[in-house]
Amino acid sequence: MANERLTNFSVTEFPKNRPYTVVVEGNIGSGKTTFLNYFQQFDDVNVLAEPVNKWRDCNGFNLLEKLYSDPKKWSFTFQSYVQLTILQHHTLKIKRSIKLMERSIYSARNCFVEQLARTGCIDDCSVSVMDQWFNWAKENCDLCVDLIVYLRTTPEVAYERTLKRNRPEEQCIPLDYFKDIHNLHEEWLCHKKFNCPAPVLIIDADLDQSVIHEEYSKCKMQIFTKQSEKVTA
Ligand code: 8LK
Repeated sequence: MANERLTNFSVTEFPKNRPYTVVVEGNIGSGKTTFLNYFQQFDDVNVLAEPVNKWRDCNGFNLLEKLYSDPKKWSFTFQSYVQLTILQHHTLKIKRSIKLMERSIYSARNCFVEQLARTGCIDDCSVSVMDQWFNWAKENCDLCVDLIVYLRTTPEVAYERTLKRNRPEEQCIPLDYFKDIHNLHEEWLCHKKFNCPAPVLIIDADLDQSVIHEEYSKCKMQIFTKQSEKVTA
């Protein structure tokens, strides 16, 4: 399937002066990497995976490891750096017509920072500082998103997959954290309790790896059909 172009399938009107931007959202272990890998094959898609390696090596500091070993101490530092590196993805100029990003400044705030605030790992004062940056960025940068693809899993499936993935920093995350992050995705993307910047396409990501490619292939057509015809759940 090399050289295949997604725009060939498309009846979407693409924006003129910026790429058509899709962000993929979901819990840890929801299959975002598999989703991104599937779309790597298209010549007109620029895939921007989450910059986890930067988070694991910020001038030699492993912020991800620090976050999980002492969330009260490191959440603000970690989330500040996440916000910066995700903003770099939002504003990155690319030549291809479609930008596919893993997560966004919106999930950073509505899911991860919100969870830390609700559980007292980050204080209101720190959240206010992050919000000031967030609002400034929204007003001064192009953070447009055309579509959110939500890989919806049950927390238990996401938890099991994360244990199997075996990223050392994540092995101590309790199931309750997956439940919190799941509930916040639901509040944001299904119940629209927070600002939702684009239509949402929901995919059942509990499905086994063996059938998930077929699901993505179907989704490929849906992603690039006109907004008015889009099926949103
Ligand atoms: O996604 C890689 C790891 O980073 C995973 O353990 C969850 C964590 N993470 C986080 O705590 N806060 C985040 C993101 C990821 C992504 C955003 C936008 N905010």
